[in-house]
Amino acid sequence: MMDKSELQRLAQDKLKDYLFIVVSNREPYIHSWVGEEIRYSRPASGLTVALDPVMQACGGIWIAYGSGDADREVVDKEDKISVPPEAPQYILKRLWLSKEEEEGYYDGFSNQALWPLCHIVHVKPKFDEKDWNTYKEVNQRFADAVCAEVGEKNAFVFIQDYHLTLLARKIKEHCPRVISAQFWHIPWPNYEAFRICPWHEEILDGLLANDLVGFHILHHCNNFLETVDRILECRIEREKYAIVRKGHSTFVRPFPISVDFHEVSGRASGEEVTKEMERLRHQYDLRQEFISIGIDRLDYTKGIPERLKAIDLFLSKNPEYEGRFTFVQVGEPSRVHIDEYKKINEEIGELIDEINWRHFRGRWRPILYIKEHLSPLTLVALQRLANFSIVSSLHDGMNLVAKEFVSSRLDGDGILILSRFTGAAQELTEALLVNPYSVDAITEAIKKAVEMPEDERRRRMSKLRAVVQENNVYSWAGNIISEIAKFEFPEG
Ligand code: GDG
Repeated sequence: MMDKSELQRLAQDKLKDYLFIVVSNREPYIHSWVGEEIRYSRPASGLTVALDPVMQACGGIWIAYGSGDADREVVDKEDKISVPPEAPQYILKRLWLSKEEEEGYYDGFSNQALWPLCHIVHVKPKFDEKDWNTYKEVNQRFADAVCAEVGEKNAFVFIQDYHLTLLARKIKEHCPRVISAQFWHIPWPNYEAFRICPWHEEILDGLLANDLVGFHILHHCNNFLETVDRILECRIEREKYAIVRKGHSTFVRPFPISVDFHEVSGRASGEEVTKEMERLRHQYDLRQEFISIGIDRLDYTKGIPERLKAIDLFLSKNPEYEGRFTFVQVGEPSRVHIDEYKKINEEIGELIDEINWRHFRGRWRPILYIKEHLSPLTLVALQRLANFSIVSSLHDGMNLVAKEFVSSRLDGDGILILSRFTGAAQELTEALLVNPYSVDAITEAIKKAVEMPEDERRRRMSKLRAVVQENNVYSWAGNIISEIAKFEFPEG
């Protein structure tokens, strides 16, 4: 187990003479106009939630796209701002994208081609040459921003995710003294699935410019090695989990991402959260015997319709729970310009109306839908209120919501129903693991959850908490930093 101060010591020790740069599409703090006032918020993104505490511990520069409508108002002339705004620990450098760039690179190639390509949920990827060209240009713009910071320095660059597959190659063309690692936050599919991308070779070539490529689980590492082996001419050193190509080695490793267990536990304790729980009970009339919760970015990979159908079936099969059970679905709309996302939003809204209509009694509705961005305090208060949480992703790299639920349950109670097709299912084996494609299986798990005796609930939760406490986000970052610190900078 590692904590923030240990990570800080490790980072200071390993990175002391080097510049540390993180690059991602999404920024950790977004400034927006609220009336005449500028306020900031943290986005609902697993990646930024995990990396912000790491950057607070390590310091350095985080380069990301400035997406807030007031972002330009608060930066200096180098487009930088110190964050967290209330207690600065590192620098956020914002990069600006035009509407056309955002459409082609973000909505287009990243989220309509790569996202469905890597998540096996049977949504067809859309490959558009124009989007691909914009994606390449934007990767170049990120590379220029990184190189401007690096100059002649020795730098570790830690690249995030599928939006920036060409970045390492482009950086190294100009700054060969950089050591780079890339973390892939989503699943890596098998060769058969990946090869349908018309630009599969360029993408692999870009990723292999990194010295280290990380995935959440070993299965994704193996898929990646096999994909590379079958597409590119190279040597795979299986025992070392390394790919050697044109004299350069790229190491491939699993690093299961996690949450800041102590921060979430801390947020979930104390008077403020008790008041917030009371406020929520009052505002939404959440006084039923059983409360269940689902928290997601509204995405078709998260299996939201499947869990709603399971709630419907559970109530139809077990009518004695009508009036005694409420499921709260928190959903922050995401990627709203993309048709598939519009469709899933409509489907979820219609299903909830239909299910509520079928089962309602007086004031009581089985499903409460909160379709908005909630504060971190409200999220933990809801998690504390719940008897059980349902995470039913059809495919998910890790899923931090599952780990946040566990971290928030300092009362030692609560049940997690978790899809087997999440990275988290590999560690959280004391959850009730389900196949989310089977509505019957989720329904059975709900029945088991409402009937589970307290001693079993506590036994399972205590094991789950021990796992998340041990493998927290600082251990994740510490393992990656220890790994990159083993690389030697090229001479000259
Ligand atoms: C990708 C991968 C991987 C949600 N609603 C609100 C809110 N959230 C927060 C949650 C959680 C985060 O957003 C979502 O993280 P996930 O990990 O569950 O999912 P993705 O965004 O799809 O993340 C995933 C992750 O990257 C990290 O590698 O685990 O597999 O898909 O932290 O709590 N936060 C706030 N208000 C909300 O309404 N403040």
